[in-house]
This record gives sequence, structure tokens and C-alpha cells, in this order.
Amino acid sequence: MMSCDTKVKEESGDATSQNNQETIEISEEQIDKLGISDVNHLSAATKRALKWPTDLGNEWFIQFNNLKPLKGDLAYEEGVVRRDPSAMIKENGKYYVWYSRSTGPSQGFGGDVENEKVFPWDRCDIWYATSEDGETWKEEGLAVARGKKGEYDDRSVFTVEIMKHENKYYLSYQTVKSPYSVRVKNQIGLAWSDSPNGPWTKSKEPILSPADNGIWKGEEQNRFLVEKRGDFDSHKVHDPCIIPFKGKFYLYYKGEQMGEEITFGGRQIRHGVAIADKPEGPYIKSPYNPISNSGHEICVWPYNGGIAALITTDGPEKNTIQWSPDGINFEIMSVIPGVDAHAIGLDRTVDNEKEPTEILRWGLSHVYNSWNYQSIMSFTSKRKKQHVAKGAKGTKK
Ligand code: AAL
Repeated sequence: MMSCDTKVKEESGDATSQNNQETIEISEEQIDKLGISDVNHLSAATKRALKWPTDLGNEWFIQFNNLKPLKGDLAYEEGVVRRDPSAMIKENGKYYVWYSRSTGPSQGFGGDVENEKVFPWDRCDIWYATSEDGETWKEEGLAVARGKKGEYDDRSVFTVEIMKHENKYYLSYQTVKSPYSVRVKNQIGLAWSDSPNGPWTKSKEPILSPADNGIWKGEEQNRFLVEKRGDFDSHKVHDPCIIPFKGKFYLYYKGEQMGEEITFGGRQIRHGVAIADKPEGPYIKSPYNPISNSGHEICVWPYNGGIAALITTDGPEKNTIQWSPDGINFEIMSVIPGVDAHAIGLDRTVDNEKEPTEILRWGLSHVYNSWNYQSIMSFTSKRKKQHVAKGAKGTKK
């Protein structure tokens, strides 16, 4: 085994930093694996590569295949929005899924936001569907409706997740109070039931709200004008997903900040976690938030005593799969090609411990058929262990 460490003194070629001598320890194995030409001349890229974990293979690396349309009631329907599917659970031999549902086109923010529909996820209710095979679905109807005028969820309830715990069912979802203006804050609500078919009891108050420490500049409905941004989630808390973990309930969510910017990684979207002793809360935001500086819709699952996360769409760490031993401190385990699946609904019935990404072999995603209308499709993914040319022999790994 080539395990002996070579101590390499690395001198920068830059005359101005002649005094900055760095001592980097490199093993013979690293030199060989990383294909380093000359240990006395390490590029910035090689120095970064030397910090990669040495014990990581390809077990977290996957590729997504093309999405596949669903059949039955969840096939694309002109005039209807079905999006942001929850995870799937299996009850009475059938898969259950919940999702945002609305009808009609969206007008955006240019007009009468009091009476129009600003986004496809505006004026939504939460509906559910069942399926025996995950491909052909029957729409069962309404699960959770918007609240009465004046309530915190009177405008839209959407982007739902399901958690089953001790024979009780919990739906967590986004809420908006009318009018749906550009600066409106978004919150998170919860509903529970003894049956996946309802009836659902809604929490009287939101279970999570944006941080209250940002200050808008002026009165104009412009989300980029701020005196002070505030925490990463000062504008919106989105995409909730509750996971029972270490005897508590971890509510993962996406935060949007007042005065959001485009950075070198794209939109400033971050994830946070809030923790409760009971499913109904109270949920206390972790002082470690944000726990991811990239991502979009939350996609998390328990693995090997910790929590794994698929990070998509926004930020410098997009298209990575990460894992944390404590549900808070996530490290990159793989960097994957662009993810063609959005707002993923995982199949919670699979054995997610079989291998790190087993739970990503198939599931649900939404797709933009047009700006106005979205439908739900299914995704699949596969592990890739070798890159072999047509006709050439690979080795079994
Ligand atoms: C989604 C989610 C949230 C947003 C909108 C609907 O992909 O991030 O749910 O509010 O877009």
C-alpha cells in the first residue's frame, strides 16, 4: 500500500507572495489518483481537489432520466394546474399523493392583485389522488381548502408534504393571505387527520413564519428595495417537509430573503430547519440556519442515521446530493448532471437504507406544460459507475 505521506513544500510562483509558504501533505495515493504532474507546482484546482474526501466513491452519483407523463386523472389537462406533489405513501394497497390544484390562467402582478390570480400556485387548494401502480391515478378530490376571508391562509394553500407518524397523517403546506402582492409574506400551515382520506383539521395559526428582521425601503411593491435584508428567510418560508428524526420533528424549508439577489451561483435561495418535540409544534428555527446556501424545493430523506438532501436549481451548490449526520451540517457527497425533476415527490415506501440514493430511483415531479399550466409526471434515475464506449468492455465495480 502506498500510504506513506510525502511532505511537500509548495512555493507560490507569484513573486509578491514569496513569503506565503504553505506546507501541504500529500500521499502517494493522492498523487496517483488525482494525476498530479509535479508536487512542487500545485494549481488552485489541485489544492481544492486535495481537500475532497478520500473515502467517497461513486455511490452517491446518479443521473436522472427523462420525465414520463402520468395516466388517468393526473395526465395533463388544459386549464388545470396540478403541481408541487407531496411524497407518496401507501395505504390500503394504494399510493397516495397530495398536490396544489388551481384552475385558469395567471395574470401576474401588473393588474388587480386583490381579484386576479398572480401565479399558477395562487388561489390553490390541496387535492389528493391515489394509484395502484404509481402510473395511472384517480383524483380523489379536495383535502385542505383555503381559509375563510381574513384568515392567514385565505388566499392560497399549496406546496404540500405528507408525514405519517404513529397512525396519524400530517400535511404541511405554504399559505398566503390576500392580497397576493409582490411583498406579501408566505407562511407554513399544518393539517392533521386519522385517515389519509381526511377530514383534516387545520392549525389555527401558521406553524412557521418568515424572520421579522428585514426592513422594506419605501412603499412600492418591489421586493428588491430594502433598508435591511434580515435573515435568509425574512420574506418567505416555503416547501415544508417534516421528518421524524432523533426523537424530534425536523421541519425543513426553503427561505427567501427580502432584497434577494443573483449571485455567482444564481438566485439566493437557502434552506433552513426548525425543530419541534411534537408534530404540531411549536417549531423552533435552528440557530445554525441557513443549513444550505443553495437549492430550491426541499427533497430530504433519512439515510444511515442522518439526513440526505437533493439540492437543485439555485445557488453555487445546486445539482449536488448532500448528507449530514445530525440533520444540520450537510456535506456534498456527489455533484450530478442537471436535475430534470422539480418539486420532487419521493416514494416514502421504498427501503431508503438499501443504498444512499435508492429513494431517488423513481418518484413524482412537476413540469411546466406552459407558464399557466403545470402537470405532474414521474421521474426515474440510475446510478452510473462507469463510462464505457459502445462495444468496449467495462469492469464490474
Ligand atoms: C415552487 C416552490 C413554492 C413556490 C412556488 C410554489 O417550486 O418553491 O411553491 O412558492 O414554486
